[in-house]
Amino acid sequence: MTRYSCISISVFLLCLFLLPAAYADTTGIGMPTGEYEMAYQGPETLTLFVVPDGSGNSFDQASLPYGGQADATITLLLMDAMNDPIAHFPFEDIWLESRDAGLVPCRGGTTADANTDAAGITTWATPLHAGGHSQSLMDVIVNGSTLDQAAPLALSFNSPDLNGDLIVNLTDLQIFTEDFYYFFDTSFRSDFHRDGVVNLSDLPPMAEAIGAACP
Ligand SMILES: [Ca+2]
Ligand SMILES: [Ca+2]
Repeated sequence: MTRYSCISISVFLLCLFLLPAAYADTTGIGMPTGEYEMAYQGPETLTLFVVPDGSGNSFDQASLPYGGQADATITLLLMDAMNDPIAHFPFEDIWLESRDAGLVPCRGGTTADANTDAAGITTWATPLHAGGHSQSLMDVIVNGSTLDQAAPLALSFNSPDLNGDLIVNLTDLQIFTEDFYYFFDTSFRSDFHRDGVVNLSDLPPMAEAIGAACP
C-alpha cells in the first residue's frame, strides 16, 4: 500500500467518524415542537404599537381595527419529540417574525419574555423593541425555524419608526405628515391610535417617540 492511499484511507475513516457528529442535534432535545395561541380569539386582526426603545404597547393593550383594545398576549408551550415539555429553553432562541419582514426588530427585540418555565411555557406580554410596519401573518420562530404544523398568528404591527431603520426621527415625521395629509383614510402604518383614520389623535404617539432608538 502506498503512502498516499494510506493517507486517503485515514482521511476517509476520520470523515466517517466526524460526519455524524457534525449533523448531530446539539441541544439534546431533537427538533422542538409545540403549540401557541393568542389570548384574543375573536375574528379581528389586532395591531400592536411598537417602538425601538420598548416604549410601545404591551401585548394586553393591542388595538382592534376600529377603536378599542384587546389582549394579544401569546403563550407558547414548547415540547420535545416525545411531547414532553422543554423546561428552561433560552428565550434568546424564541422570537416573532412577520412573514413580510415588515416588523423590524432591534437585536433580540422580539424574543419571548423569559426562558420556558418548568412546564415548558413562555409568553410575549411586555412591549417589543422594534420598528417598521406589517399587516402580514406572524410566526413564532424557535431555533430559527417555525414549529411543525403550527399556524401563523394574525397580528399586525405599526410604529413611529415608519421607515424601519430603528430610529424615530424627522424622516419618520415627514412620512407621517404625508400620510396625514394625503392618505388619511387608508394608511395603516400611521394609524397609531388605531381607528381606521390618520388624524390628530395619532400625532401624540408620533411626537412622543421622536429620538427613540434601540437600547
Ligand atoms: Ca426611522
Ligand atoms: Ca387613528
